[in-house]
Amino acid sequence: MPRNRLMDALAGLAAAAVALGVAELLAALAGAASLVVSVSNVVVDRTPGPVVKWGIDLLGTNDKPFLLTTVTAVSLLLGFVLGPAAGRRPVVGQVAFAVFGLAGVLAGASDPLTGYGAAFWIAVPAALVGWLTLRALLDLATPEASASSAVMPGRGVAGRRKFLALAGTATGGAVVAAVGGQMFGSRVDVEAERASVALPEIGGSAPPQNVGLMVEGLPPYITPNEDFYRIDTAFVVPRVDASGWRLKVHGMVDTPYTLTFADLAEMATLEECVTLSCVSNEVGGDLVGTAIWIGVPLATILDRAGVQPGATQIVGRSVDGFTVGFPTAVAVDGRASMVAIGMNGTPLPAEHGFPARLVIPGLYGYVSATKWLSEIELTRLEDFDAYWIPRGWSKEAPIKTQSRIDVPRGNNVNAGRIPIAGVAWGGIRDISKVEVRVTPIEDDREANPEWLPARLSDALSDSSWRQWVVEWDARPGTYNVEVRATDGEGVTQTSEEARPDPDGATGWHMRRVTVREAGA
Ligand SMILES: Nc1nc2c(c(=O)[nH]1)N[C@H]1C(S)=C(S)[C@@H](COP(=O)(O)O)O[C@H]1N2
Ligand SMILES: [Mo]
Repeated sequence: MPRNRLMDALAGLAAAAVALGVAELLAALAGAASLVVSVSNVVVDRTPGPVVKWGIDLLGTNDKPFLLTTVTAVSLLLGFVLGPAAGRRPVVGQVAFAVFGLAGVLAGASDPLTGYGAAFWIAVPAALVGWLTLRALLDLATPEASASSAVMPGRGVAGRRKFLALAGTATGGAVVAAVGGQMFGSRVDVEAERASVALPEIGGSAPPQNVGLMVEGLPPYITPNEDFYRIDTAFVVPRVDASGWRLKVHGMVDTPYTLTFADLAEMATLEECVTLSCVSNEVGGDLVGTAIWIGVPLATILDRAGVQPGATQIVGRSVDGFTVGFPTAVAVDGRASMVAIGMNGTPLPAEHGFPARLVIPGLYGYVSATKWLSEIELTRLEDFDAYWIPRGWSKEAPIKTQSRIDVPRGNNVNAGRIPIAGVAWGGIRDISKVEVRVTPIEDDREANPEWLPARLSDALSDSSWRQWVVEWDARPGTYNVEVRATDGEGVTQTSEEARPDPDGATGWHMRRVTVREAGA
């Protein structure tokens, strides 16, 4: 009798689910990264940069769930497709799960949250249990060979029932294991960890009150933590328990050492307002925010280690393997470079790097702002390229001067006196001037010489943005509204349009605004 291909396919599907479920559970028990996550990381690492960029552009912040779902679906599909082949030739099942195990070990080993040892004890047992499940199910799906075996259990209609029962139980068990793993994996309760650590009081600095302009629709001067943009490569936010966490300072230093969170809290003397911005921010984009950071001056940390001559680069490594690299000079040139432990008066939120991160004023995040910091390593610029450098982004990346129009929020306003307002930032160079140009769309913008000077808010530091506002007498019509900023050194941002890659977008932000007759 020929085998039932559908039953064999279902056997393969259930076995694949079991292998994935067991892997999730074991990974969680080992405190390691999920295997699906590790495989997704490998996929991203092996995918050419432009393809990854295209995927991110297409999917936005859904890129990660999409990839995780795809990896899971492809694994299950492979089980479904290979099931019938394994039914005919058992060696197919053996090879398939051997490959599963091997790929799992390699993917896990390449994940800094897992490592070889844990990867082995996750992937190999998962593959073994998957394979045993496959064998048992294929066995139950084997049709009666002849009348003589009619009395054997597990064949015929009764066999089919048994098959479905086992396949169902196995798949259900796999789901329970995976979900259980997820729940157990979150056992480091970051909110409890955050509540358990204390931030130092930095001498006499009360949180600023009423800083910034009060314009309706303009984001507050200090970005609330929950509104702060988030950019990172982490599929799941690393959950670090503060008491076990260590910061290692090593490389080209006289005395390598490690710090605990308590050490950092004791050494924290710096409180500074810094605007952080992502190199991927488009002109007018919102991947920028301003917070008051509390931390330890990077210079203090380096002093204690004794930086050796020739150590031109500081590398910041994360618990999740992400790296940044920037010139050693920016740690000691007077800007507020720090290992931050506090953000707007609270311990760092998990998404923003709890328990500690780097904050380097004036540099884009991808070269400087390591979250979930685990190591500071001194090296030479030519000896190491951090995460994004081989992926096509510039090695050195100072923040470019930018300005953005936030108000009016929509594209339609009523005639009358209305504010045009926004923010402008210039790395560590402060902002000295912001100007707005309003041109009817039928006119040539470039022929319009009239730039309206904006009123600026104060800035809490040279590396913080300023808010700006212009009162505009809006008459009916449709206009192009442009903004440009001049930094504290007197340099006006260029109108030349450039894409974010490789070192930050340029160009003037422009919005189109239609003014209607009031009451119309
Ligand atoms: N561990 C880790 N740190 C990281 C990143 C990352 O992918 N992993 N991304 C960097 C980038 S590109 C930016 S712009 C900033 C963003 O910090 P935020 O998410 O707190 O706004 O974090 C930086 N630090
Ligand atoms: Mo970024």
